[in-house]
Amino acid sequence: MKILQYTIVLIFTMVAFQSCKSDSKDQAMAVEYQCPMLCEGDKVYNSEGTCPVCKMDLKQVESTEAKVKADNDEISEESIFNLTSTWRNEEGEEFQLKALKGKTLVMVMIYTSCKAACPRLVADMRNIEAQIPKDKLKNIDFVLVSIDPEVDTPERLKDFAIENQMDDSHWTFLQGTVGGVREFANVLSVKYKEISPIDFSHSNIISVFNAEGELMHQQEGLGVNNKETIASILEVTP
Ligand SMILES: [Cu+2]
Repeated sequence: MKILQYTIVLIFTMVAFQSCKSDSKDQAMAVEYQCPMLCEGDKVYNSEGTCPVCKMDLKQVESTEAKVKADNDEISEESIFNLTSTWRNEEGEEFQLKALKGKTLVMVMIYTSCKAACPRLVADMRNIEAQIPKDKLKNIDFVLVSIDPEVDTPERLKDFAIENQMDDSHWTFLQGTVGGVREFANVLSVKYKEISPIDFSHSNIISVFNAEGELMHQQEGLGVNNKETIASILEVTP
């Protein structure tokens, strides 16, 4: 009887081990083949062969699935690209923060109806932007995140961008959800509190992130010396 029990356990273990092994094999096998001259554009084949157009041997490419997995793996634990909240920019386009991957990010949290600190924070952002060599601007995104997502709709953010001549492609304005904004503020150590239906008290912090979404530098205050902020931007921007 003991021997029978032992045999059953052994068989179960082997089956479990086998299926586990074939799973990982399937993942490793996720390769596709494509014409090296891209005769048929992005078309891929599941097996080796030759291109029906130019007759060259198809070359092995990583499957899209494997690429997506690799992209996700590249996000470090400290990166803001791990946040899964949904945002809309001033054009009304919806995306997650990881869509901003690949550029240096200079970020600040403001709200457009602020009469006190925010206009000065916006001026500080423009002052930083003005000191960046023009050829670097294409690799930098200056992002203004609203702390008042109920009022600051994409339309309103767009109007604000135009009024302040901040409608070049390197300026981005974001509307989040109430929870998403709160979560993002926590990551930046920005504190804010609604003090009346149209007013917030808030920290004045400008943050620099590298292209991987990792925090590199923060400056706190209004009209402060921004030399270190600019040095940090230039250091991480190709
Ligand atoms: Cu303000």
